Amino acid sequence: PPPPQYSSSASTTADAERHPRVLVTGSLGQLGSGLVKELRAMYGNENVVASDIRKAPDEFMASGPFVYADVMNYSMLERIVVDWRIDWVVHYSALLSAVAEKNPALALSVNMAGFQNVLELAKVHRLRLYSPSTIGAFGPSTPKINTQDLTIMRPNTIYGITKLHNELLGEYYREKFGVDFRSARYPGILSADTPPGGGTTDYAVDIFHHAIRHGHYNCFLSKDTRLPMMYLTDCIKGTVDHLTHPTPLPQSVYNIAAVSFTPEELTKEIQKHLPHFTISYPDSAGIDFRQAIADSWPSSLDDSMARRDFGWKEEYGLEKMVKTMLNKIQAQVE
Ligand code: AKB
Repeated sequence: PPPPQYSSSASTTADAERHPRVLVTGSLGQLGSGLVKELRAMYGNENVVASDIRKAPDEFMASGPFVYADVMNYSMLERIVVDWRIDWVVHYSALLSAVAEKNPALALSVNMAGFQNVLELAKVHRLRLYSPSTIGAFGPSTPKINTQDLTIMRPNTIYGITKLHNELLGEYYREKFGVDFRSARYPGILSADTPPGGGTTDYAVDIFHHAIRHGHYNCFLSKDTRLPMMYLTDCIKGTVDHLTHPTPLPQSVYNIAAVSFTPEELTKEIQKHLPHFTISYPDSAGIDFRQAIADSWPSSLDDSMARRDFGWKEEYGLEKMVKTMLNKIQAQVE
């Protein structure tokens, strides 16, 4: 659809705070559709412009505007910002850890050049920019347990390097140019309706589909690989609370986390509902490349600053998460 002609345009910061027009990039990914739905419910369908480089499914198109946006094309993005009079951008376009490791050149373009474009637009057009970071921004020398916001960060994956670059550049633009840059380091996200897009934590979603459809799962991580995780609903709520927080926050980048578990602990919780479910793990000859990525990440996060500054609090622990995932995926196969 063409950009609408607004009669009540948000001409001041206060108006934008109450009635922002939001652009979401990468909105067909694991998190985008849920976030777009939530924001449309808050601000009106026509005020949330979803975008991606793929065609959207019908139900997505029906609920509000959807445009093609290649984040590597600055003028294309600028046109959308100007035509739609955008106030806030949620930047979700990125290659995740496993896909990035297989195609580092593309990861550099999408994750870094794409982010640089959006950040520069935020500066020029005074946009608020929310762009998530990840537990992948930490590295093997980071303390693994209760990892703090401010700690050693020497990622050794291309994904982590691009995301740490974005954190630092966002902070620089905030300091130097006053850009309202906000970011949270997402853990692995569990979702039933939208598939994850090629990350190292994807096993924690795949396992449910296999448990229900086949009763068995071949896990690509070892049974004792402990990683921070979160249910999608919590992630969207935390993101909205962070994005919409009305006053400037003391820091740009926050850890957020809900639970940490290993594949073995997740299996035991699934087996409470599906006692015949079995799992196998790689033997020493068949170690998957994602094991090294997972081993370089923290096993738990200290997210007390997010709890203090924007009221972050999860609702889903392991039990509730597993029950919800199983119910939803069961309903899909029936
Ligand atoms: C991945 O596994 O790459 C992502 C992440 C933790 O950022 N889910």
